[in-house]
Amino acid sequence: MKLAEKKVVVVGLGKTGMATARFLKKRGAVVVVSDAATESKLGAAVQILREMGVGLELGQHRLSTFMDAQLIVISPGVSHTIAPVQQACTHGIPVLGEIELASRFITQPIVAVTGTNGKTTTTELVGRMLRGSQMDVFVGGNIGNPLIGYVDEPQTAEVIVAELSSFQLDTICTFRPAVGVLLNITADHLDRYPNFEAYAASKMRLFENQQPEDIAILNSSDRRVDSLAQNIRSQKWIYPNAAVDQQGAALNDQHIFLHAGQPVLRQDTIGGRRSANTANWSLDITRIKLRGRHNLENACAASLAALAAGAQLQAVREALEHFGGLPHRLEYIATVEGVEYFNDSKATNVDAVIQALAYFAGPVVLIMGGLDKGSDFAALKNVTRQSVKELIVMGNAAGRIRSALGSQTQTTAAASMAEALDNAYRAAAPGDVVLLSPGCASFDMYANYARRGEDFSRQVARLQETAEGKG
Ligand code: UMA
Repeated sequence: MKLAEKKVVVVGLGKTGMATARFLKKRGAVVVVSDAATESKLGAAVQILREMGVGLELGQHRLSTFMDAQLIVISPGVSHTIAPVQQACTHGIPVLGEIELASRFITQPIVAVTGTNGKTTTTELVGRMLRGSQMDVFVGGNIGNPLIGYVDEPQTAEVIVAELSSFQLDTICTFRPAVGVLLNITADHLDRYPNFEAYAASKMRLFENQQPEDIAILNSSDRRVDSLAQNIRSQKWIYPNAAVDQQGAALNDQHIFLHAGQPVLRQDTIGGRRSANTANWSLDITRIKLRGRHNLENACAASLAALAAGAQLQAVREALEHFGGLPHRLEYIATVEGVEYFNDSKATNVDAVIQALAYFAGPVVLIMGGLDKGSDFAALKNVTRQSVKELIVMGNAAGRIRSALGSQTQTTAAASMAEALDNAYRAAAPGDVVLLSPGCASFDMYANYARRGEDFSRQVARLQETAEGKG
């Protein structure tokens, strides 16, 4: 792909736009970054781009800028359906996402992980399993590390592990992962897609360019994944209920069993491709450090993906036994006066809240709310009635959550995280759990889910200090 002298418009100036502009500029393109936000909101990035000689269009997306481009690269946070992008498309101007652009310059095989929930945990696990197998790995994508950044470096990795969102898959074209993992599809981002089917179709694009020698790792216990996977051309490795004659993984109440096929990558330089001998391999699930049933499924998916990329079984086992999970995902924070506090700020959709509640046996004081993504909160009615002792709602979606669930349990509202934690402290008794599992995005009150989780942890620390002061 020739970029020198090409007029390229990069849409969105977040991490992706910044890394893309830098890459394009180095390749000699004439770059303009267009962002709907004003300079004062965009901060230091603007000055860095100016110094690099990148053109800037801030506070608006002007149609003429897009129509003048020879290539448009859009960030995941920008919908490919916005008017100037659509019009440029109609006039034959190529529109790509950063993942598509990066993949055209990446020569190493890509393991790509998508799904509504569990993507980051699974991606991280695959990376650890491959590194533990002494392989040089680049881990990036939606996890927070744009893939285009790798293309900008000396490409030393043997394999790329990429977490991909539906937003990123919306703007692929030729992208073909050697190993594609689809974890689950449940309702999310309905503020961006016209309906659930459109969102699900976007996820399925992961496999559209795969060939028979590639591998698709599929969660067959997810009804939607199972039915949508019929037309996939690549080899299917299924989990968590692969039959003995099927390639994949089986999970029962006690063990994970793996039955991997031949990897797509070379496992050693002399012997060429060789499948790990999984015949007698099993792992007692009590040895897996991650919390929750959903994470056992993620553990199956990650193990298969790593083996498909040539990992060693010992490294798979070690990663499962040592990796306790990422911050903001069912993260234990502290026990205050016999009440356990958990931060699940990354639970930004309804299904993730259901999974979190399923983990706890006893009563839960649940803090929900944030930016409304058009979710159907009524899907939480049963679990709320069964396990939520008190529901505390906050943020932009508070009213809709209360309307959907307020009749199922005691419900209070909070204007801030501090107030939410004060309410929770009053409501919880020793043996209970206080869980932040918002089921919403964070952008109404915070820069991102991590800031929200940090605020939760800070407020827990405050409660702890007050409790210790009393003691
Ligand atoms: N913007 C416009 N016009 C628009 C909409 C937005 O100019 O119509 C501008 C905003 O003003 C802002 C910029 O676009 O300045 C933000 O772009 P971005 O949201 O793509 O930000 P990045 O920092 O590049 O982050 C993106 C992903 N963000 C989203 O998908 C929303 C990050 O995923 C990802 O880590 C990063 O690229 C690197 O690949 C975050 C996310 O929330 C974690 N992902 C969603 C999720 O996990 O549920 C999909």
